[in-house]
Amino acid sequence: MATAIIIALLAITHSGIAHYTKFPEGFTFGVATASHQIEGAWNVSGKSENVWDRLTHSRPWMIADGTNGDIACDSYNKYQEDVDHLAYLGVDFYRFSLSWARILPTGRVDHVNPDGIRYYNALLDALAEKNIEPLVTLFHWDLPQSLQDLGGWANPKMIDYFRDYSDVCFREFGDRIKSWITINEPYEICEDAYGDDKKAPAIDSHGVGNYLCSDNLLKAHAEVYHLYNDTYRPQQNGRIMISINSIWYEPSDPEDAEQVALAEVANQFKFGWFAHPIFTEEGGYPAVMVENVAQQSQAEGLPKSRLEQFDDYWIERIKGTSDFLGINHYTTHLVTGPGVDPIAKSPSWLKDIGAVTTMNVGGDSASEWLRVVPTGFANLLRWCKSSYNDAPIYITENGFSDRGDLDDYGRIQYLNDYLSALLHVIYEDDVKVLGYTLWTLMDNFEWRAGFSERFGLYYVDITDPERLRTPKLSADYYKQLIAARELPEDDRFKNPAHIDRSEL
Ligand code: PNW
Repeated sequence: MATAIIIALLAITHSGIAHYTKFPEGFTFGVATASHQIEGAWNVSGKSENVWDRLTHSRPWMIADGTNGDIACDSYNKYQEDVDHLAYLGVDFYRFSLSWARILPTGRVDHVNPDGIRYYNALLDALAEKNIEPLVTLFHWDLPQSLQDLGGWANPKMIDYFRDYSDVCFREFGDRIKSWITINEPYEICEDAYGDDKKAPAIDSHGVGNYLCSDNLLKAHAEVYHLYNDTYRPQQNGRIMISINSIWYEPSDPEDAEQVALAEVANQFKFGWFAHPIFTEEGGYPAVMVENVAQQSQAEGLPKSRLEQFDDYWIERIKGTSDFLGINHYTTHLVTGPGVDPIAKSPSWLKDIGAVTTMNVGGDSASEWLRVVPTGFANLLRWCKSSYNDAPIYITENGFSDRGDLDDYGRIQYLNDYLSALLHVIYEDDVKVLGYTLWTLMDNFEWRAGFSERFGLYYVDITDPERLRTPKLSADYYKQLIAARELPEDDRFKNPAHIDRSEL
């Protein structure tokens, strides 16, 4: 470590803070996408309807620009071109997800769609050809509608359905896929899709459906981990993890002890909700979450808590079921004080926290929720190290949205700031971060924001039937960074308009 530190310590900024630019030996870089956001081909070659097809077709007004995933980036047809762009960037790995409804059109294993299997085999072969390792998410939000019709993640049968689907994927693709992610961002699924209407299927069962979802989802994740671990790992020798997202919460006044305590509560409710059962020795939901929801439920006159605790069998069964801690991180919000957040529904997860939050910190992006706060990223990583027993970490998503600028200095500055923060905690705090995944390869269907918020390294022209992909300046920034394993110090990436690099 000592030599690494000397090599890494390339500059001291005038603030006197060490500025690291070089990534450690063995650190890996990738980019991410997700099936529904890029593939298109929503109803061809045997694929069935998923919850996002249903939402966008039946309630198009819920999508900011009225777009949908029917064609998206047309990656079902243009995957070879995607792989060529990945090779241009020089990434070590490509994170993508499998479409459940393309592989199992009924959602269950009564029929495996040969065209679905063929598509992913072709993509895997194209990646192998370019020496790009696949990192594959089994579930990135596109649940077959047939399973939603049975209640989706609110139905305990999902534990079996998810295990059976994963079994097919391990069997068909596990000879080539050595890195798996079970579920992408359980919070967004349970809170935004079942506890609210921000994501499909938009059930909006606030304070109830969200907790039914987490109960089933954590059990389903654990069963898939055990299936892989017991049955497939011995021959396939891969690794499997879950990706948990954080909005990181900080006190708006760091000197205010009450706010500091409440920010911790908010982080336990957000990140701890899914990380605590898996990554702590104690297991189960965070104590403060159990307490708060029980208290609120009592005040509402309910005979028992809306959040059911796991029994001993499940506490043990869920604990330790992830080889790495996968973190998706974009931004930091503030906690301003105790009380009921003005935007909280009743009952709800947000009301259960008992804190008022606000999002107005840092520089702007095209997404209302995303402000540029690199110090928050560093603080989150330090907190994960101490809360989760120094678990080895992969950053499975991080990125920035704009409206589609080709000279995307905002994205370059964001990446440079966040990666500097990452290097800082790797060297100064010894946080074990092994790899970094940038969201995303190309502009794609950004869920309810449609194509109005663009996170890509490549611009995608959605008015062009060919879905032409054009590299933005950030594509060259990332390419140069990966080639050198070092933050680029190149005038091309300095915004001639206003960036003072010494401040980064
Ligand atoms: C992630 N937040 O969603 C998803 O995994 C991607 O599919 C998505 O395109 C990407 O981030 C950009 O939004 C998130 O409010 C949505 O903190 C919202 C938040 C985080 C992640």
